[in-house]
Amino acid sequence: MLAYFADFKLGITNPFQFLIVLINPIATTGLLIGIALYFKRARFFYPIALLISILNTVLLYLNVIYFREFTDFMTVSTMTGYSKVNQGLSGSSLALTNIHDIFYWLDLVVIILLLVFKKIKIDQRPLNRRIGLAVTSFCLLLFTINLSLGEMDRPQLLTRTFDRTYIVKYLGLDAFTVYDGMKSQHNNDLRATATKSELDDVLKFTKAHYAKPNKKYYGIAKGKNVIIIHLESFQQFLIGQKVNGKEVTPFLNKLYRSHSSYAFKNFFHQVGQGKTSDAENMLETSTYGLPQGSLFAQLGSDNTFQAAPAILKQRRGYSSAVFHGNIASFWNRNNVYKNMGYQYFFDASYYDTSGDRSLGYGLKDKLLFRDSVKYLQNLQQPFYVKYLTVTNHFPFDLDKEDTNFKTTNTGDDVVDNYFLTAHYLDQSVHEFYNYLRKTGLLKKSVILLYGDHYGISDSENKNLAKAIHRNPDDWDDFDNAQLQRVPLIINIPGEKHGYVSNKYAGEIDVLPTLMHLLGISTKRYVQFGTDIFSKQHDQVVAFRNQDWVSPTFTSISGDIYSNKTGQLMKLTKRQAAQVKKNKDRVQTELSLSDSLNEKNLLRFYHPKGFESIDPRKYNYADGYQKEKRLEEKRGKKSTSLFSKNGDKSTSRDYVTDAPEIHHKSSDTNRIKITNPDATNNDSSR
Ligand code: GP9
Ligand code: MN
Repeated sequence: MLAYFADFKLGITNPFQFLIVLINPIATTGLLIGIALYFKRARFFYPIALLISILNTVLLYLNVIYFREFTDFMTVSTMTGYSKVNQGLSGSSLALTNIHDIFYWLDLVVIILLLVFKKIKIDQRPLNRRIGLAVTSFCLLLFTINLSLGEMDRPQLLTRTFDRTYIVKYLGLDAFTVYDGMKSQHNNDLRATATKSELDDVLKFTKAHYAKPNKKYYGIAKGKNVIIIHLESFQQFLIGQKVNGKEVTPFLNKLYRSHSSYAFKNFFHQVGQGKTSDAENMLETSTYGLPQGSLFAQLGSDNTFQAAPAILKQRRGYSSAVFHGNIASFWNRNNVYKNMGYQYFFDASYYDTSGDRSLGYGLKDKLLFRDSVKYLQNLQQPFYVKYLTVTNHFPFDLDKEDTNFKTTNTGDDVVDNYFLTAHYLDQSVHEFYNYLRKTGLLKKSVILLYGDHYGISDSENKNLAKAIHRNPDDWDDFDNAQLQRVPLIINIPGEKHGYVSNKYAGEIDVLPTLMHLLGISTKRYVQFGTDIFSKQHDQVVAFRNQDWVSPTFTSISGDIYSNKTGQLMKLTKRQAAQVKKNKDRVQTELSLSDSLNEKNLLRFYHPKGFESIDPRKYNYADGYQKEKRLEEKRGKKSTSLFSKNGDKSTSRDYVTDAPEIHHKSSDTNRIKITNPDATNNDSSR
């Protein structure tokens, strides 16, 4: 309890979580110390029980120290020195101790003293074997209850593994260590047996699957800044959608139809349980997420990535940054981004997120865009930056004063609120665009906007149907699949011949498409997607569960629907052959991507000129100071907006109607802010 409340930042947000935290050490501690009960004789029982207790305290205390330095828990890979990231404690661990640490050890000292002075008398009677069994079974039962309570508050706690903090919060430190140990053992086994020849299978596929760029589009955005805007939970049906006679997303609608945009109306998300993190992974590496869990969380700390930020830096000198109003450890981003070669990560710790400035997943979008100006304008150009928005996230909460949009009245709060937060997101992007225009950044950039995955889940689609003027009574699996469309808009200000394309594509295709627009060839990299503009682009879009869509068919659990009629099909021989071909391709592609990632095969692959990334060289503390130092060092050669603007800030150019900017900053916070790279032990440093 001392560690939970005095040292770890668990982000307990409701009384239910508080209750779980109070009970979660009981089951695992009972299981562990209960082991001693299997030793009948007193001379074994007492020392073994004591030893287990000491070891458990050591584990706890090491984690306390580690947390003070890294704001994270020790994984088994860190303990065994396997992980390249967050390796060991820097500086003196002594400096990380604290006066209240005495209490971690006090119980043991007291018990040992009581034993030495015979205040605790050794009971020599042999133990009944059944006591051990009884305690073990009771604790297992307790653990099951504990796990169920955890799952109630955070569904798919173990399978999705959002964040290490969550597992500690719900199951305790011991359970976390065992769980993490099992997972890393599994990963290590897979990697140890991996051979270079398995990489050859992957290469054979990606080489044959490669689609060569279309000359018409190759390099049309050469040298421009890249601004990726991640539209959280944003589905395609919102584009053009009206509610009570008003467009929900008027700005994005305009952008979608603009002659300076290439937009895609048959673009699908392809995420699995890793949701946002899967989308990020696909967009930046053109490899798939995992069949279960999140690649970021499970493999991201140690895998070799050949990702967009690194490639763009090495081939065209791009600097890179992520702006995100949530805590850095969510989806293990603080570790993954280093392996991807991101130079800066401006997470929640860089913003004032206090009071009503944030909601459950962090800083509200209008404030994220506005408060990032400070960091954006000091970044060297050309840059590759990503804005991860959060306000349009389930359960789509929004404070009253943030909206006056009149939404639907379906009786389903999720659906009704979704339009509100989507509208808010639209306004946020609009405000940001105004800033980009005013400062001249717009002309110098390509802006890529995409929806990461659905916001309304299949179970809610019938309620949604009413709102989008569809009949809920004949809603079926086919309709669910069609709703997995998300927008992709590639806006290249200055372009005059943009259009809305009906090509079928998915998130996996974004990286090769973008790189070709920037005039960077992709042939040498392992990428599973293909350039959407290419004449050889593969229009069969794989979903993570092996379902797929193509321009003609939709395959759901092996059933084939016609896209034209929405009905199940009786296939002709020719159609059956085509379907089989698509199905085989989808399966091969997914399994090769899994083999690549699970076995970390990219460590064997050295594309021409690619310098491997050493995550130890990256640190996301003091990002702003680092930018300023670089500006100074480059002097007249500095290409940041700030330098180009005669060393004047552009923040005045940002206009927002967000009411929160007039609110006083407060001590309360709806999220817990930590920056794992910043040392946060004030008493020691
Ligand atoms: C949190 C955000 C949400 O930081 O990216 O992730 P999601 O729940 O959509 O996967
Ligand atoms: Mn998401």
